[in-house]
Amino acid sequence: MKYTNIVMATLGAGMMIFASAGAMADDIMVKNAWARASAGMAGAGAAFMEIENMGGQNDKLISASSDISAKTELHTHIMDGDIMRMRQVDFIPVPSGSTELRPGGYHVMFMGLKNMLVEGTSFPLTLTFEKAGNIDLTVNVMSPAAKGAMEGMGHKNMEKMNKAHGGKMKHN
Ligand SMILES: [Cu+2]
Repeated sequence: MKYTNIVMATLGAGMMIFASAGAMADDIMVKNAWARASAGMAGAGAAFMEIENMGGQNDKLISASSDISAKTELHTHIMDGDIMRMRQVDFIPVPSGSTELRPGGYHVMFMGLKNMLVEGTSFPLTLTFEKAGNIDLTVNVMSPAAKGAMEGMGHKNMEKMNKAHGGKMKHN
């Protein structure tokens, strides 16, 4: 009986922690998550999304995980003269309000894709926020020229972007 009580107590504490993390996640809503379909034999991919922080406090996206690739990282793009480079970041700031992860800026990066990303399919992604905890979402794979993807970007930059996610981009 003593053993059973210990197990139940442990389980109870675990459930309380889980419930608490879930409630905090209510302040964060992730919308319109999408990834660009793989072009050719690209071994990397990227996901973009809108993050609504409805709480009054700033949060941070501190990690992402997925089964579709060997590694899932948080990245940003920086312009280095005329060359767009990707750089891994420790976190993506999610201040109170709206944050958009979009081409040319912050994104979730999949390094070492196990399979090509095929238009019309979707895959699960888990985001971990410093305060809100884990959020599971579904990422929709859209065509390489997906709507909104190239907003504000010239054709020249678009080609750079495609190269960036085709694994030819240099990481700093
Ligand atoms: Cu990247």
